[in-house]
This record gives sequence, C-alpha cells and structure tokens, in this order.
Amino acid sequence: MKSKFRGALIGGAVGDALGAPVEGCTWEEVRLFHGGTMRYTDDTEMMIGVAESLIDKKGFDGADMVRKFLRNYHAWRGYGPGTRAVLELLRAGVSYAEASKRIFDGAGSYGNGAAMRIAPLGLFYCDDIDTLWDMAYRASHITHSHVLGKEGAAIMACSVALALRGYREEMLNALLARTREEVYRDKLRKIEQLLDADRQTVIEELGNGEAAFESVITAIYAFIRFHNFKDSVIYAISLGGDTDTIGSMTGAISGAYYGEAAIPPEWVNALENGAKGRSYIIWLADELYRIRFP
Ligand code: AR6
Ligand code: MG
Repeated sequence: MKSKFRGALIGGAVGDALGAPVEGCTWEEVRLFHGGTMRYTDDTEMMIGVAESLIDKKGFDGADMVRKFLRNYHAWRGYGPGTRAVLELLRAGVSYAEASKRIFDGAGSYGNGAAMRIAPLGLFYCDDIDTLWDMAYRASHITHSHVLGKEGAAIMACSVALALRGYREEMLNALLARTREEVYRDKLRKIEQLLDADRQTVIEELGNGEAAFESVITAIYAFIRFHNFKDSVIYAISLGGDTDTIGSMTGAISGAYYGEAAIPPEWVNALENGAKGRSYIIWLADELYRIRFP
C-alpha cells in the first residue's frame, strides 16, 4: 500500500514531466525529445499543494488549500489562463467560494486543472467513495466552479482510489454508478469498445484537449488499455494535445495500481529534485500513507 501511495504521486509527476516539453507535438517529435532533467509543470505543483494541505489539516480544508496553492505558485510552470486568473483573485483577497465563479463570464472553468491535481485526495479518502466524491467537488471549486470541471475531478479522484484498491476495467462500472454528467457517462461506456482502436479514433471519441471532459476519460482509457505503467504513460503522451496533463493523470492512476516499483527508474531519476522535487514528493506520499494507515 505504501508503494502504491508513492506510485500515485511520483507516477503523476513523471507523466507530467515526460509530457511537458512535447505538449502539442506529434509522437515522432516526442520520441526525439527526451534526455536530461525533466521538469514538472502546474499539474504537479498543484498536486503538491493538495497533498501538503491534506497532511497539515488531516483532511480537506479549503482555506488552507488556497494558502498552499498561493505559496507554491510559479506562473512559469505553465498554469492555464483560468486558473491563473482565479489565483490572482484569491491573492487579492476574494473568498474561495466566490473567486472561481468570476471567470469565463461567470460560467467557471471546465478545464482539467482540478482533475490533474486531485490524486492525493483519492489516496486520502480511498476507503470512502461517497466522502471522496463530495470532497473532490469541494477541492475543485477553489479554481473550477463549472460542474464539468468538478465532475471530471471527482471521476479522476475516484479512479485513483479504485486503482489503489486493485480495480482495473472493473473500475468502469463503479465510475458509471456515480457519474451523473452525460458527456462523461457516454465516454466511459465507449472505453471497452475502443480497446484496440487506432490513435485517431481514440482522439475523436475520447479527446486529448484541456477540457476535463476531453482528457480525464482518455487518461483512464490509457491506464486500462495496457498492462504496465510504462506502456500506459507512453501511450497517453503519444496521443498529443494536452500531453503533460493526460500523461500525469494516467501516471497517477497507473502508479496507484502498480506501485512505485513499476515506474521506470530512469524516469524517476530524471525528475527534477530541487526544493519540492522528487524526494519531497516521495516524502509527501509517505506522510499521507502514515496519516491514513497509522
Ligand atoms: N468556457 C470556455 N472555455 C473554457 C471554459 C468555459 N467555461 N472553461 C475552460 N475552458 P483553465 P486549467 C477552456 O484556463 O483547467 C495547463 O496547461 C479554455 O480554453 O481554467 O487549470 C494545465 O497543465 C481554458 O483556457 O486552466 C492543463 O493542461 C482551458 O479550457 C491546462 O492548462 C483550460 O482551463 C488546463 O488547466
Ligand atoms: Mg497541462
């Protein structure tokens, strides 16, 4: 179980970092690129904030999570424009109940930014899916108030919890039992028919974009289609589009399922290891584990 906690956090960071420099590239370009230190992006920076807050507060605390997001924020990590605007409102003192509702003409964001950071919540509330679903909605609201942004994050959190508990394709029925929004239900139902589809079909049917409904189900698909961490994450990135975030979400689900030992060591070793780098992320995973399974 401890290895799976590490797998989810390091797996997410590695998928993010592998995908980061090749956002928008073709698979041939992705293959040519890698070598040297891999930097993670906003996905992992925000995932770190979620983990830190859960550890400090021993559970979800919205005001504290806001503080962690603001403290960790580095614009150069590549935040989406909606999230950047909300973080600026929060920094200016707008309450977190209000801030996320002010963007996109009052519609709120349905980007994948709430889903991409949510893995630690899935670990923390892994044994209580009702509470997890509710907490995922609340944790999303800090930046993503659109229902499709929240539902995507709840599905992602639930996938991490189910993967931790040993579910693979069986997770699809469990997810369908909770998911209310039709765009997600429709894509979840398609996964089994697409298990040997070509890339173009997968992109057309499930998506590879920055909207949560164009990427969360794609990440679950990449996990289910293959039988090891490496193939799933490489495939997720090979779809192009929002490579770092789809890679990160696939890495988190796969890492929760297979555990730390399944992650290629050369990928882990290439991950940046500065102030809040690889060693710190492993420490966060161990702290979450210690709190959850004392
Ligand atoms: N109406 C129209 N477009 C929208 C809406 C909406 N209500 N909501 C989202 N979009 P954002 P994120 C589109 O900016 O979710 C980074 O690279 C819009 O085009 O809230 O935090 C991360 O690594 C918007 O810019 O950011 C992620 O990969 C986009 O969705 C990615 O960006 C993303 O929503 C998303 O991060
Ligand atoms: Mg991204």
